[in-house]
Amino acid sequence: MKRNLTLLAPALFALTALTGCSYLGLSDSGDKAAMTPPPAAAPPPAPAAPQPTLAVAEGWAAVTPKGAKVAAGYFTAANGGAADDKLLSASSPRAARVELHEMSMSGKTMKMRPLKDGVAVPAGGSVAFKEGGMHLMFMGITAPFVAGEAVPVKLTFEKAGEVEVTLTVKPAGSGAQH
Ligand SMILES: [Cu+2]
Repeated sequence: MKRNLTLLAPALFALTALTGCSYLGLSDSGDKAAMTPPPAAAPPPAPAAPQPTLAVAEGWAAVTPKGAKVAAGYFTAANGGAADDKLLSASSPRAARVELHEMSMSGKTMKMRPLKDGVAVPAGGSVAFKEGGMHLMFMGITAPFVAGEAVPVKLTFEKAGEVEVTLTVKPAGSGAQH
């Protein structure tokens, strides 16, 4: 029996050592955990996806008669954003300047007046620039507007900023054709 106990002693020691080891191992693994790079931080919230704000469609401009110095352009602007916006101005490399105009009847006469305060485009709404109503007035055009060509226009909105559009030149009266 005595021998057996003697033999057991180293085994007990070994057990203790093992326990110590596993204790160390535990603390070691704790250290490892501390050294492990933290899980990749959640990516910062992506910058709010650009809200679909202003969509300009159905852009066209009317063919100009020979020698004309002015031309008219039309489009619809839809505001898909949550805030009201306003079309402030327009410009084009094809004209000295582009004004926002509105056609209206004054007695029996059609008159045009510049919309100097811009044109409101309410949130969720749209405005139509069309023949007989609001239109872009190209003043001092550089060359006649010929059917089929594309006229670049830059619309500047209060909130949406600059929106580039291309107007296709069509015969006057094309706005009514659908
Ligand atoms: Cu006009």
